[in-house]
Amino acid sequence: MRDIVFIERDPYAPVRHCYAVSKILYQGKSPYQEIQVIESPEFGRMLVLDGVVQLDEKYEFMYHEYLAHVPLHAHPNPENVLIIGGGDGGTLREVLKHETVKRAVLVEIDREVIEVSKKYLPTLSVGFNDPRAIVVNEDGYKYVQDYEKEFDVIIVDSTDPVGFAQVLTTEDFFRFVFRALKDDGMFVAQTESIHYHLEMVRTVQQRLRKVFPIVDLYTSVVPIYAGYWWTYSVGSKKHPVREPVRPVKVKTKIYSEEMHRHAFLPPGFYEKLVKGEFKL
Ligand code: AG3
Repeated sequence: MRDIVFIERDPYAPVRHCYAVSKILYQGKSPYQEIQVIESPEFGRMLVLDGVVQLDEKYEFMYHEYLAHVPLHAHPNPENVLIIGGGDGGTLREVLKHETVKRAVLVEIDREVIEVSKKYLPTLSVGFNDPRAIVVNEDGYKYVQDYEKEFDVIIVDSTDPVGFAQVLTTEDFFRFVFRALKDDGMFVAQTESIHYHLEMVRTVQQRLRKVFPIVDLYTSVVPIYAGYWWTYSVGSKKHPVREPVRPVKVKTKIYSEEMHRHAFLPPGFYEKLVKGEFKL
């Protein structure tokens, strides 16, 4: 049998990941992007948008558990959660594990990503059937501008900041998010890797510091994202985020109270990183 090989086209990485593929399950083009679902013997099914791997079934927990559970456990009572992007449903699935959550709104610009995930990625898209989930097909940048003191937690689960996702890292967007959050709300966004995207991490952190009184950064290792040492940037109006403030009752593979604390960089190194004193 001839090997099929998929070579990732990651615009920001200085390396190219190359995957053996056993099957191409879906290939299509939406008004926003090219969508593919491929199957790899090692990683399981993978969602690829515009040539960039967004998730694999084997390691997606290393991303989704960190993105959702760190802010949700740092918040005393997250009831109303907004997810921007995340059309595959992985983040939604984790958010809905919290009994405190009464409503999770997922604003995904590309409805075809949701449809493809419902069909080909059932372990990720489970949350779409939950009555607490509300799906809105809109531009998250615009959606958030209509709200004031509405959400407890806002999560950005976007593609890389190229094209239509770029506005989600602007200071303007962070100001809209700040306004849409309740007085003790918090915000988290996936912000790429320390290894290959350090300047971007720094820029986002500096912009967040102009808007939020509490800003922080935590990381997890995501083997399929080039750069691997993946970052999550937090802006919080009132609560610090380094400690979980509620007992961990959700069922997870890796997230726990001790992993929550461990995810944050030591304060000294974190400051060096944001100030540009750590160079690569
Ligand atoms: N969202 C973040 C994907 C970033 C991937 N970037 C990359 N491989 N260069 C993923 C969506 C999963 N819910």
